[in-house]
Amino acid sequence: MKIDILTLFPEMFDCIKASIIGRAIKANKVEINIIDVRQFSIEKHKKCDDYPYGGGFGMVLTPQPLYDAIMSVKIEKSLVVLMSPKGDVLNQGKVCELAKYEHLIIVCGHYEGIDERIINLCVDCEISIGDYILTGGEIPAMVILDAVCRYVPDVITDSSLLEESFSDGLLEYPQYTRPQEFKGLKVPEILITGNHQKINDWRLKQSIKITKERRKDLYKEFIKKSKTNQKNEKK
Ligand code: 21W
Repeated sequence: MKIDILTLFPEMFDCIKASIIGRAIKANKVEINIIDVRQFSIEKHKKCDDYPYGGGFGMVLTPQPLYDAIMSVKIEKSLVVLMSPKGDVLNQGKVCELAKYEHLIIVCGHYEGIDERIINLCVDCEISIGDYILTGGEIPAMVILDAVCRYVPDVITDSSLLEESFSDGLLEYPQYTRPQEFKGLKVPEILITGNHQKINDWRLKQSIKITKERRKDLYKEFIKKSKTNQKNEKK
């Protein structure tokens, strides 16, 4: 998989060589290119932003450098993703979908956004990472990078991905490691028995309980899904 990231702040991406993504890059599983949009500006001072037509606060990224930067990497099978506060909010389903593409072009806006004509001309989808305001799309792009790279074959073990799809849509159960007792708190007895059937039942119950307490939205989805699964099993 190839991911091109278009930004006015390429230095912000210096940290991605670490961790899981670093492993993916080293193993040649993903190719990540950070592309400096400023280099594409045909303006003599390489200017890439300007005042908004109609007035208002802040600056808007001009279309020319962004357009030329996108076109310099775009091929037929590319998906052009704009990081944008008004995009669809990212979730695991979306991550999984993005991971299927051979080539992602991720466009990071900055300041008060980008000229709308870039969205009309080149952008296939807009993604937000949640309802809070950041200074630009760079950190959201790193979030996508990290989440998508986990789906690249061999980056993490298949069993971790499998486990996720198992507990699909539920929050995680509590985990323990050694020692068996810490500051007077014991590891739940059931985890020490070695009875994997019972351990799995316990973990699922814990997941359901915590999801019901903390995320009513996910809990309702889960109940709905279990009901349709039951119906399909009967058929
Ligand atoms: C913040 C850009 C606010 C634009 C009228 C029209 C990308 C982001 C961003 C930013 C505005 C994401 C305006 C969650 C985020 C991002 C910078 C609003 C004012 N007035 N996900 N437009 N949060 N943020 N512009 O902030 O680019 S994904």
